[in-house]
Amino acid sequence: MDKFGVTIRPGKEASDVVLAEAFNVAVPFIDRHLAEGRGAKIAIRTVREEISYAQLAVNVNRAGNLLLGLGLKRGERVLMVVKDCPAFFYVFWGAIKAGIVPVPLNTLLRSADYAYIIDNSACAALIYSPEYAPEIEPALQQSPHKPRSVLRTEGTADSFDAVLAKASSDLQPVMSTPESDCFWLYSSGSTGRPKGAVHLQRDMVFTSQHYGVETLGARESDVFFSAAKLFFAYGHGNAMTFPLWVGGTAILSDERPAPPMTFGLIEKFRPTLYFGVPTLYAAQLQALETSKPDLSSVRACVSAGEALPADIFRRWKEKTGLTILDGIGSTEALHIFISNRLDDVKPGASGRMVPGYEARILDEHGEQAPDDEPGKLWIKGNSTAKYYWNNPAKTAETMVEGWLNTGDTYSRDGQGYYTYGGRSDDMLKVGGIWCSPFEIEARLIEHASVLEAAIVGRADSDGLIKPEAHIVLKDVATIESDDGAGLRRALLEHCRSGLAPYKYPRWINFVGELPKTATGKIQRFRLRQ
Ligand code: 3UK
Repeated sequence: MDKFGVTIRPGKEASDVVLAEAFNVAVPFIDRHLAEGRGAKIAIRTVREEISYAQLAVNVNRAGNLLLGLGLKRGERVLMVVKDCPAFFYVFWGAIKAGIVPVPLNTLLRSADYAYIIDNSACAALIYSPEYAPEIEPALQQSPHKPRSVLRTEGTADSFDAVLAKASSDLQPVMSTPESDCFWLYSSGSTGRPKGAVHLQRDMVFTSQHYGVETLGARESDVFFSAAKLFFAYGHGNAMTFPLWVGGTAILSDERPAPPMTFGLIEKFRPTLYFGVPTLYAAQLQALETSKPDLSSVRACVSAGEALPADIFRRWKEKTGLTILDGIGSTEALHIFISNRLDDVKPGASGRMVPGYEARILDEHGEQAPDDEPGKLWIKGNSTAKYYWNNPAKTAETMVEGWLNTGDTYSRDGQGYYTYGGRSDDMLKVGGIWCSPFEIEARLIEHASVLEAAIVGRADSDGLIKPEAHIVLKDVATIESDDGAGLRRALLEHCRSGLAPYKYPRWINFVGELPKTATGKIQRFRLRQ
């Protein structure tokens, strides 16, 4: 595909992806399909509409022109708090084609998080789905930085969808280079605030080719359905970049992923590839006890976000006949870099290296750990973020000479299978989404009855990690009358109202004191079961 700026040379293990010096990644992902005769093919399907590749290309151009018309300049950021819908594609690719940097954000955040990110990114524009107004509007008030343009995707006379049709459908790509900044994704850290991982023009090509095509075997006839939303790097690849790379079809839904919704959409749209997270597979298994959806269109299921317990793998296979391919990816790596394959699965392990990536497992002296010994996992490949926006300290810790510190403990066996052994920090993955213990603790101690709080991960009956709280009360008399039942309810309500919906403790224990180091630091490891 030389004239789109991409040459793929077959290689022994990984193919070689060579990109033109003058490059805009919207050309191979969007415009190429028209030149290759795919204009009439459906690119996106939702319960409401079908968008062909030709319509997609036109709307991407219009969106790019709309952003330019708002006065956005090359390299400026447009924050996107957009639900899964075709407009997500238009804004994301329109921005890139016009040389503007799109920054999709988690739509489950609260106003304080958005206020921080608006300020941190110094965005020139913010576009949001009206559903998120209750969190976005206060965030815009709170943030010291005010974006020049704020618009809704739909629902008003001057919203994005209303003005889109008026924008020109001609847009020449603004050329940069494969190593130029392209888009950002915010990633949460255990301490401190979210960090903007800056991804380059080349990154989506690399993940789509090496993981999508060469590992998963994605092809033009595939129909992709991801329960993980587009704002996660995982969903972003599954339901947008991979289908657009192979000329396939993406299914989008703005509903919350839950068993009836996912089974319903699988039956309706008959996807060939299905992407979930372990918590959802566990809930789906539960639902399969009482229903028998037709999953016959699916040829492979993928899981990522947190480790897939071997037991869920086995029960899913037993119930559906389908293989779940577990793979580990990260926001900083953009997508999956170690993965199982349909013809090569080790249940309970993350699998083997995806072609194009290298890994090192380092012991406490910084030396390569021997086989079967755990150590810190570092990876290298041409999809990793170049830096964190405005955060040289975190960048220096995480990105070293092209190597990325994953923050995970892993071991590798003699056959090259990698097995997850926990995080190197206190971060938790809950339903595949980052959850900082410090953030939940900070919320808990805002409550009038709480003196101190510590959050740790505890495995539920499916072997999946959920937050557990250990709380020291200001006055134990608060719980004397009902053994704490009333206070537990109040604390849950307190967390739910101030934190993203998945960040609440599933168990609350009232304790006399918390284990601490001599310097007063909470020893969370002592509270883990
Ligand atoms: C953990 C896993 C064990 C691990 C992601 C696929 O999850 C993604 O990105 P995040 O930035 O989190 C990254 C961290 O999550 N993790 C992810 N997958 C697995 N641990 N087994 C797994 N299969 O701690 C990792 O460092 O939210 C997943 C594709 C793109 C992604 N961004």
